[in-house]
Amino acid sequence: MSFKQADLSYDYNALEPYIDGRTMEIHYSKHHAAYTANLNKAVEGTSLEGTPIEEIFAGISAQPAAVRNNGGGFYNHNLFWSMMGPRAGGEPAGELLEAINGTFGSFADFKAQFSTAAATRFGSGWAWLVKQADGSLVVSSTPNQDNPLMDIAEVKGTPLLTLDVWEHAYYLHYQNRRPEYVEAWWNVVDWSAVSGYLTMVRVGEGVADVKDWASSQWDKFSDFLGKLTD
Ligand code: MN3
Repeated sequence: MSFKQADLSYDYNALEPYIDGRTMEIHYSKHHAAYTANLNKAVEGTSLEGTPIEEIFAGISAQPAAVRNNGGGFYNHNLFWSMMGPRAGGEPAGELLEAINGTFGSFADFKAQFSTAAATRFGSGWAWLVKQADGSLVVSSTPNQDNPLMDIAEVKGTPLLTLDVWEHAYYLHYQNRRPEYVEAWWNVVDWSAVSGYLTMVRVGEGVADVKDWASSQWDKFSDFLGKLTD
């Protein structure tokens, strides 16, 4: 059993003009492919082989840097691809919008806070919307390929939304203008996917009240998680 890159559900150029096709192609077929291959190499023949990635993250402080960096690179990108799409953007709805409004005051306030986290993360890293263990939402960012599932993360919890702010994610089109990339990226956020993910997290928590749950979303995310290994 080895870790696998999730299939992209859209073409490399499908996110244009916001994210260019050449960047997507290199990002997916070179960067993400390398993290995945190097993760498989790092766990091969160790007790981590066959261990779910979330479980590895929960004890990542005891693992070598190769597992931490490539494990994060493998997982974070799978999540990132799954939360973007063509004909996307706009605003979330339903339970997700209520949760965002309840925490941040409004969608605009949330967006501003997330964009700031993405723009001000020094060097390479990721911005996150995280559901913490007590149920609250919070915006955070992590360095390198770390993520909120890792025991070393400053802000721990389940990621609901993520943005890659490594230069390789935007440099060809935006060069040093990271804030422009962040602003453009909101146009490709697939809020139905993020909503589906929130509901899946609630199902995982044993929350029975999921009447707004769309079965297509469940299929999409169980499919996504199921495809992380083969
Ligand atoms: Mn990347």
